[in-house]
Amino acid sequence: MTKIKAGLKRLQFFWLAVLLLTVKTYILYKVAFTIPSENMLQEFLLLINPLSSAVLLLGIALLFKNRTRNIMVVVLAFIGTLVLYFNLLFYRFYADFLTWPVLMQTNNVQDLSGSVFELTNGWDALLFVDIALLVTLVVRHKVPVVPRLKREPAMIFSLAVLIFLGNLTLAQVERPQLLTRSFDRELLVKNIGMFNFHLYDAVLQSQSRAQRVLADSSDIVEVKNYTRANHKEPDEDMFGVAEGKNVFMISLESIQSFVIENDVYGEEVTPFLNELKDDSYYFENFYHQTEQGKTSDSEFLVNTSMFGRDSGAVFFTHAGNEYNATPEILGENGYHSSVMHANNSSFWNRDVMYDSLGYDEFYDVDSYEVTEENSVGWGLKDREFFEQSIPLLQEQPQPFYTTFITLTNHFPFELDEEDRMIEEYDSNSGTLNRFFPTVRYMDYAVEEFFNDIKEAGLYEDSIFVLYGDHYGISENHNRAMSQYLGKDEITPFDTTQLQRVPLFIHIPGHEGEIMDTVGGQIDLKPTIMNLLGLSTKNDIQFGSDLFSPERESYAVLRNGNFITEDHVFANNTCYEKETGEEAEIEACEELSPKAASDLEYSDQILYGDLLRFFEAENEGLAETDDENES
Ligand code: GP9
Ligand code: MN
Repeated sequence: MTKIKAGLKRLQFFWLAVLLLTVKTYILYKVAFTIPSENMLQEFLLLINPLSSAVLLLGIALLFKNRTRNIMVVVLAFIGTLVLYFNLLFYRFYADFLTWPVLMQTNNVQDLSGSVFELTNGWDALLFVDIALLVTLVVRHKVPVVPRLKREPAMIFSLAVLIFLGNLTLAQVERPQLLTRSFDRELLVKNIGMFNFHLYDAVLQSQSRAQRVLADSSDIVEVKNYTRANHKEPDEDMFGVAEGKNVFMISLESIQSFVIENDVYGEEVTPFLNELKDDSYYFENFYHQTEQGKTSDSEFLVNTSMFGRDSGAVFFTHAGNEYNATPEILGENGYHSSVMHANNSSFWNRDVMYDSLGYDEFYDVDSYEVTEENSVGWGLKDREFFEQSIPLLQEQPQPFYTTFITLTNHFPFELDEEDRMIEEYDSNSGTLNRFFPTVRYMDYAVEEFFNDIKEAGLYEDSIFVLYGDHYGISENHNRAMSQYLGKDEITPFDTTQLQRVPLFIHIPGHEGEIMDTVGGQIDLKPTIMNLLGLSTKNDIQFGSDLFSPERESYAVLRNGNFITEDHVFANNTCYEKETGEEAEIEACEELSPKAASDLEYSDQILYGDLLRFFEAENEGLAETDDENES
C-alpha cells in the first residue's frame, strides 16, 4: 500500500495529466459527441474507457529522464488532445469518428480542410485549458524532477494493459462479440474508448493492407478464368423483361422461410407475403450466406455476387476496395441508385461502403422524422419508414435502383401493443415467442408499402425483389424451435435448412411461379442484371442467374456447408435432403471442391483487392472485341 502511495506521489505530475485527459475525454463524449448511455454500466464504461489509453500514451514519457520526462508528459497530453480535437472536427462534419482509411482518402480530408474554419468554435479553446495548466506547472518549476526507475515504464504499460482487459471484459458483458463483429464505430468508442478504437482500427486495416500490397495484376487471371468457366447463360425469355424499370430491393429483417405459409395458433404469420407468392417468382430453396456482418453481409452479397468474410464484417475491413457492384454498373446504364434506411449512417460503416459500391445516395436516419412515438426497438417502425420513404422516392430520378432496409423485426423483437396483430408463441424462448408478432407486423408494413407505391403511380414501371437478410432465430433457441416445428430435435441438417430465407421477385404483369432451384443471396446480382437486360458474362461473380436453364441447383454457405438438389452437406456430414437422414459421404463429394473454390477465390479477390486490376483488363477485352469486329 505504502509502495502504491509512494508511486502515486513520485509520479504525481504524470497521474495528474492522465486524470485530466481521461476526464476531458469523458466530458467530450457527453457534450460534443453526445454519446447516450442506456444504463449505469454503459455510463461507467464511458467514464473509464479513456483511462487505459491515457496511461499507455502518457506512459511513453516515463521512458525519458529528468526534466525531459515532464516536458514529454505535456507533449503527449497535447497529442492526445489533438486526436480528440480532430475527431471532434470530423464529427461535426460527418457525425462519425475518424478511421485510418478515411484519413488516407485524401478527398475526404480535403472536404474537411476546406471548411475547417466553419467547423471550429470559440469554445474549442477549452479543450486546451488543461494543457496550458500543465505547461505552466512545468515552466514554473512546480513539478518535481524525479530520477528514472528502471522497471517503471514496464510496470506502467502493464497497468495500462490490465485496465484495458478489465474494460474489455465489462464491455463484452455489455456487448458480446464486440471486437469480432465490429458493427458500429459509436458502439466501439462507447465501449473501448476513442484511442483504443484508433489502435483497433489500425490493426484491422494493416492486416488487410498487407495482403493487398502483396497482390498483383496477374492474380486476377486465374480467378477470372474460374468464374467465366462457371458462367451460365440467361433464360432467353427472361433476359431483359424488366429493361429500364425501377428496382425495389426490399431487405426483410431477420425473416426465415419457415414462417411463410405458417401460423401461430391458427393465425397466419405472413398473410401478405403468402398472397404475394401467388403472383411472384417465389424461391423456396433460397439461402442467406451471411456471417457476423449480418445485414451488411447480405447487402454485400446481393450487390457484388461475392462472399463476405468468415469473421468480422467486410463493410468495415474492405470498404476501400474496388468493386464492380450492381449500383455502380446500373449507374453507368442510366440508373439512379440509393439506399433508404432509418439508422445512423455509420452503422456497419455504410456511409463509407456505399460510396465504394457506387450508390448515388443514402437516405439515413436524418432523412426521416423519428420520434419516440413512431419508434420501437432499434428505431423507426417499418410502417412509418415505408410511408416516409414515398416522398423521397418521388423526388428521385427514374429509373432507380433503391434498397430499403427494414428494422422492426430485429432481435429482441420488441413491438408496441397497438402493433401486435397476432399472439405471441408460447415456448421456453421469449425470443422465438416475440418473433412471430414482429414478423406479422413487418408483413403488414410491406403490404401497406405496396399500396402506397401503387397510389404514387410507381408500381407499373417497377420490379420488386424482396429477400430475407439473415436468420432471426439462432441455434440457442433450438428447443423452442423444435417445439414449433413439431420435431424431436434440431439436427445440423435442420439448422442448415433453417438458413433458408424467402425470396420474391415480383414483376407486374407476370404470373410468377414457385421456383425450387437451390440458390443464395450471391445469385441476386446476375439475376437482376439479366432481368434488366444487362449481360454479366464478363463480370467476376460467384453466383449465377436464378432463372438460367443452365444453372445447377446449388448454394454454399459462408461456413462451408452447402446444399444441392438432393443433398445437404453440414458439419462434415452428408444428408439426404428429402428425409434428413445421413447419406454416404460420396453423394456430397462431387460438389465439395466447387464449394471450397468458390469461397477461396472470392476471398482472394477481397483480400487482394483484385478488382482494382479488373477494369483495365476489361478495357483490354473491349478493345480486342472491337478489333475483331473491324
Ligand atoms: C442496422 C440494421 C440491423 O442498421 O441493418 O443490422 P443487423 O444487426 O441485422 O446486422
Ligand atoms: Mn439484419
